[in-house]
Amino acid sequence: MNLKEFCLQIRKDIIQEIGTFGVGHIGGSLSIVEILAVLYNNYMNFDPNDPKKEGRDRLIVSKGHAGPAVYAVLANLGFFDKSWLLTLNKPGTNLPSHCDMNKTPGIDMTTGSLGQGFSCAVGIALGSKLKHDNAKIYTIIGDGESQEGQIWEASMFASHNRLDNLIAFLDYNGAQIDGEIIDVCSILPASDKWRTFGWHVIEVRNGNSCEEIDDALRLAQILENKPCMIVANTTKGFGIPFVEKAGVNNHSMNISKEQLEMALDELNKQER
Ligand SMILES: Cc1ncc(C[n+]2csc(CCOP(=O)(O)OP(=O)(O)O)c2C)c(N)n1
Ligand SMILES: [Mg+2]
Repeated sequence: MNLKEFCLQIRKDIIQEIGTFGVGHIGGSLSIVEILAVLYNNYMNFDPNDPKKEGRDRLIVSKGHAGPAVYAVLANLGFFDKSWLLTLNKPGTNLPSHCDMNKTPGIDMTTGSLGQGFSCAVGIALGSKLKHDNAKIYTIIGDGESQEGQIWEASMFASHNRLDNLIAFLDYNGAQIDGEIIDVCSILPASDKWRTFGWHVIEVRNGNSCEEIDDALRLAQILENKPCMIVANTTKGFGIPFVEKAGVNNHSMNISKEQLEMALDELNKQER
């Protein structure tokens, strides 16, 4: 399966997960599909049969409400059976709506309280440096999430400690729960802020392009002395037309059986 096919499969699984439960964080799950696909397929060192292997690379999805996207990727890579996806958020499930490291094989940190996962990623990167285990620590934050004060405290600590094993993504999809970022609380100029806080910054014009994400990650591997922030301009709801069209209203959506079928039809057409 090439990356494009992989992303289509992930989108089908995300809509199946959320459509089966009936409601969920669809917009911010769909915006990070290409980031996850390129990370897991081209860069990360992991073993689905030994999810807690010493020295593995980590991914901390600090915007923990994107659990459905991460679960789809982990299932397709063999961390657990794909049938689990249809249990999303149901009582007794191993796949709660927000990521939980104590429930799901392959989840490296429990997240969902925005801002906290990023701090954990910084701490894990420091720990990895102290252990000299050569792991890379990846993390993804939301643009709304980056309004949290905790993000900036952790970002200072990361650059102060020269954590060049830490590679972060800002999922710059322009929207948060209550509307557009520029209306609620602008984070502009985002890249300049991260540079001023002592980070390398790589800007990705289209964060829903696997090629552009791959170019950014290739460069990030060789940058030294500072942590790296990849500012990825993504589209919230990308790849499923009715979700994308809902714009700022696609943060969490009810998905009917008809919408689920319609989305699967669309995605099957894109495959051909
Ligand atoms: C500390 C905290 N405050 C509020 C929330 C509720 N919440 C969940 S998602 C979200 C919006 C996040 O926006 P963004 O980071 O841009 O996420 P994305 O667009 O990627 O879905 C909010 C306010 C939370 N999970 N944690
Ligand atoms: Mg956002």
